[in-house]
Amino acid sequence: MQGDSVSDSASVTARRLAAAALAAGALVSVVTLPASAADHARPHGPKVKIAALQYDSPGREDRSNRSLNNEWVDLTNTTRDAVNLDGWTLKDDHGRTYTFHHYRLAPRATVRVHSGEGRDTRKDLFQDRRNYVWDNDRGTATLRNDRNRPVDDFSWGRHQGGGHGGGHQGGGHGGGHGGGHDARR
Ligand SMILES: [Ca+2]
Ligand SMILES: [Ca+2]
Repeated sequence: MQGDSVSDSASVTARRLAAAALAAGALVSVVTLPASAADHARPHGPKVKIAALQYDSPGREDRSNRSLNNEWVDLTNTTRDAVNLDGWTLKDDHGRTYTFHHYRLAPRATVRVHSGEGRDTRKDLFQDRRNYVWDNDRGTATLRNDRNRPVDDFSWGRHQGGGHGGGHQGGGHGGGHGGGHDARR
């Protein structure tokens, strides 16, 4: 009898502790996940990161070259060494691919990859397309090196309510599982 009631109250306490731990754990993961997804998934961070992506060309989408070129991706070399991007690719989630040719990204430098046509320079590269690449509502851009290994990815449109237009999912393993932490819709 006595033993039963002790074990009952002990198990109630244990259950309460477990519930408290769960609540605390949930709280901690909610607080830490956005930062860890962005910054800590790869211990050293990508050598070259997708720093920004303007998927919605400002203004009317008339497919003019000017409008196409106002759709762009910024890649930043995060290291102190030049990175040879020859053979690297930038791909959207429909499989549209841009391949870099004979381009070296200087240390700490940023290059802007425009969707339309133009003459490549040190700071601006052009995909030479006649149509838009990056969907305005949502999408994922993936940067891969010349061995087809994912270097960085950038997603937008799936984190409604996050207050910012795009972000990194981290990992680069398949990539398609963003937005799971933000259950509010
Ligand atoms: Ca677009
Ligand atoms: Ca637009």
